[in-house]
Amino acid sequence: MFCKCTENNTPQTNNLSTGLKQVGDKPFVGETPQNALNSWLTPNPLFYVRSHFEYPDVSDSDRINWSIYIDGGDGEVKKITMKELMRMPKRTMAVTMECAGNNRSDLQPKVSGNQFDSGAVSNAIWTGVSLSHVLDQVNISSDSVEILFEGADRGVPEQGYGESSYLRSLSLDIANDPDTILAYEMNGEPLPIEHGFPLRLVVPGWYGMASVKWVKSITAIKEPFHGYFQGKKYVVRYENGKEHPLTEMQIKSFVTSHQHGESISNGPISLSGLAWAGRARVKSVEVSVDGGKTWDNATLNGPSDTYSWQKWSLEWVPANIGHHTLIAKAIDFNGNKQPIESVWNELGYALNGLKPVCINIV
Ligand SMILES: Nc1nc2c(c(=O)[nH]1)N[C@H]1C(S)=C(S)[C@@H](COP(=O)(O)O)O[C@H]1N2
Ligand SMILES: [Mo]
Repeated sequence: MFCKCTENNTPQTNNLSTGLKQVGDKPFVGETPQNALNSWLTPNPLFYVRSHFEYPDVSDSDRINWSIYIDGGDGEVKKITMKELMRMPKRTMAVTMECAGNNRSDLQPKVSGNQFDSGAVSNAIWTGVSLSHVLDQVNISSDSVEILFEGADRGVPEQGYGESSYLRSLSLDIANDPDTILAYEMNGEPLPIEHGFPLRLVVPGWYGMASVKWVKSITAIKEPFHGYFQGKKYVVRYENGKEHPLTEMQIKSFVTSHQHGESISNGPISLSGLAWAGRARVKSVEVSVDGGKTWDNATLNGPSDTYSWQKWSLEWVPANIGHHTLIAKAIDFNGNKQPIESVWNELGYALNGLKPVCINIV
């Protein structure tokens, strides 16, 4: 891959009330600003927000008063309160969450949907209870095939559709994985409303759509679920007619230490960035400072938690002044390599192609 520098330095405008870079309005959608992507942990106010409907009606007292309803498929519905959930064994994990539409604005030809740059991805430490532990409290009917989750938010997802809530299902395997949690804390604080207060699902390693916010009911179902947010959206549809539903985040890395169009004085330069690979571990990150002609191995600085992105770094002494194109490329332990180009698909999902950053050494 050979990349030429292009002069494109549109300054970012952050939404003053949130600190996020606003991408959508009503409901609010915002991405993490570039400068905040330089840190391993994303502070709650800078964690990207993606909601399809306005926030549901919740109040502070729901931290204790909220209840979820679990229907195991045998006709009996069990109510579990937040108080009870918080008394169950706690599970705390660092999990990176990426919206499936991250980097959609790079796609050519353009597709509709939120035009995210690189900031629809963030990393937080989540605390909650294993979903499997909660499911163990009820009798799950033996002919169940999936577990369905319903958020308390409602609306019309698209013109021509009726009003519905946000619904997504998980296979029994993923639902019973002890790392799939119902989270009530984010970075040591109660979940902020925009991130699903008082209770949300966190499905580590998967694109964000699986992590249902404002969870109010959980149902064991006997047929696979194909609702709007599972059958119509969050399906990758390629030009050749092939399609598959989104699951794990694809391997990805990018440069966060420098911004496109930046000028830097000549001298030793510390390059750094982030890399992640769904439920796999990142094996190496290669970095090019010449638009892809030559590559060097970056140092992986970690932390290498199973489900969080890792920081990488590389010291570089430019041989000459002028334009240089920086590119990062990740490889994971399952042999997956970040592709040079994202593969175009109808709804603009899972875009993990290389992301060149052009800087000027002066
Ligand atoms: N109830 C509900 N859950 C939801 C959504 C939603 O609109 N409603 N959006 C999903 C999508 S597409 C993403 S990317 C993540 C975003 O989580 P965040 O806003 O906490 O970053 O939540 C998911 N869970
Ligand atoms: Mo998303």
